[in-house]
Amino acid sequence: MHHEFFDLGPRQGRNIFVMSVPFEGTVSFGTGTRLGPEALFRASVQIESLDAELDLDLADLAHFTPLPALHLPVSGPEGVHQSMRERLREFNASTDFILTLGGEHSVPLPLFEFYQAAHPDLAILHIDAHADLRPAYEGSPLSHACIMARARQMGIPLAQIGIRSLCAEQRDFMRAQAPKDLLTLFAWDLPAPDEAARRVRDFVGARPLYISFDVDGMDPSVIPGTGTPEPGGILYAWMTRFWKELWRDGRGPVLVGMDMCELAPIHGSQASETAAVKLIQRILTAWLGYAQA
Ligand SMILES: [Mn+2]
Repeated sequence: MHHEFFDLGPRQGRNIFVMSVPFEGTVSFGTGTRLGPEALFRASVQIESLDAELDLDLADLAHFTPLPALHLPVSGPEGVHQSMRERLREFNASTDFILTLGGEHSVPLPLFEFYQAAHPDLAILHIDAHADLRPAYEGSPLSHACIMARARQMGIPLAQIGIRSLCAEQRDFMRAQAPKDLLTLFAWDLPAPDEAARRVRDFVGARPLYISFDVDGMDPSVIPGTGTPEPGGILYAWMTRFWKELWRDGRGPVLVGMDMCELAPIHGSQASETAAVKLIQRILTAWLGYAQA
């Protein structure tokens, strides 16, 4: 695994720990998410640290500390989660920002627990094509298809963007949720980015925020490299504008941690990991840059 995440020169600004979890165990269709973290690392050193649109440079705002490789048992998500929980004991959820790179989307559950323990009022912003609200999938409540059902079970309010694939059971579950517990911006009905940002800010309020980003929330024309691509997703210009609007003028929630999952690089193309890593950059730059301004 790589040594450097982004190529930022002297270490300045907020420290971001990077935890790679190249786990693919319960993926249901395509494969290759175990190669996601490595591809993100490689793509990250190729891009400019200056966000020219925001006129903010990530190199002034943050530096990254990759964590040593995790022991990932082949047994399934339980063992992976256990390994992650052991690693997380070395960190303080009140002060430490951890960027987790998946791996499949079953990975971030221990991060939800970690941050909720320090921030009982934690909210999650979930970018995904899939609602991930199944009670269980193929016999496992820890499947990637169930990750947000676990978050709701933990009592965490959930804002979702880009959703366009769900079963009738999940639809009924979503309709039964109170508006204060679940906000879903479906992909076919996305408002303008500034309106979406306003709705997410109103939903989250003063709660600390964790972002769980499944790259298949993006349109396959932006990120084709993912195991379960779904047409009709979020476009790049919409997504980057959303993050800008969410935090512009120092508004918007405090971010405590984030993950990016389900990237499955396509041999011979770097388009997917480049888009994914630029979205990580935009999120951190807009959040840290606007908070400081
Ligand atoms: Mn998904």
